[in-house]
Amino acid sequence: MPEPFKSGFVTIVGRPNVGKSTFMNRVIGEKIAIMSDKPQTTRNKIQGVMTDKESQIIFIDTPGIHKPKHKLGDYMVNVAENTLNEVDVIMFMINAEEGYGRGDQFILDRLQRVDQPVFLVINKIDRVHPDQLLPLIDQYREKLNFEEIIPISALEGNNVNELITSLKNLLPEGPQFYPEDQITDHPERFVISEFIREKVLHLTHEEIPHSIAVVIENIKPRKNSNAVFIQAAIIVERKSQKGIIIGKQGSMLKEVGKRARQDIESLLGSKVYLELWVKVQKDWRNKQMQLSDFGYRA
Ligand code: GDP
Ligand code: MG
Ligand code: K
Repeated sequence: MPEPFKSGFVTIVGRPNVGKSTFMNRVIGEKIAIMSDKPQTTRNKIQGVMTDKESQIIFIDTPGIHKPKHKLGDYMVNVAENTLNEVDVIMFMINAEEGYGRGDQFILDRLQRVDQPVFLVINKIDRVHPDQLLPLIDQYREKLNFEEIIPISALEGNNVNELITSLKNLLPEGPQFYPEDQITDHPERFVISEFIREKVLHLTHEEIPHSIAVVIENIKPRKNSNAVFIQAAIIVERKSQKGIIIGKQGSMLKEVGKRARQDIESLLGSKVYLELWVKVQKDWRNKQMQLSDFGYRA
């Protein structure tokens, strides 16, 4: 019998510059989310998805916990705490070179209140003498009951595989939530598709059934600007429906796009370029295989 597939959520918290992004880049590869350095929106964000034969780890960001110097709204603090309570494992990353600091205490105070297992990940061990690690470990051990303490170098890769193995050990049995080639996602994805669907239904009245689907095919920041470029397909079952949605000389689709774009812009807080097209796909609802492509996931 093969081992059951495991999947789950891991969040990496830690002060700025401890190496969180470097770690993500190493485990996810070069294809890592360009989204990850975009200014935070208020909600949790998937930073990357790591999939192999036996597991899938979804790394999510916890806005509100990384920036202790900011004046954080209650809302952001709540978001951070809710996220911490929902993930399977929390990685608390520190910099071996710097040791304990006030920014850490801000995070530790929050970690104290969660039941989830917390790993202390001591990064940048390539920069310190091994003798420096033990006192550091002792110091942190007094502050929280860590599930594991793992020294790594995210830059050079030391111990990173061991860390991943330990994370996997704590993941529950679960489905592969994301397609293998999907390394990043936007939690807003679903909301965006619903905005578009809503405009179609609204503007076409009864002519178009609720069974249409909207697939967000691409979300990416535009180079050298704060704008976001989104490509989405509206999936219908019949050619006649396609005609209605496109409208005379594209007028209907244009109006759908204009209205949806306004909603998406206020959701994301940035300028949006929205490209829409209509695809006919018969019986898509019955094709289980395609479900994940449409964003309906377990
Ligand atoms: P973040 O703010 O936590 O996302 O930190 P970054 O990943 O952006 O890293 C901050 C700086 O630390 C960058 O210059 C990285 O190259 C460097 N860095 C990250 N991990 C390591 C490491 O393991 N060893 C060394 N020497 N430098 C690292
Ligand atoms: Mg970073
Ligand atoms: K999603």
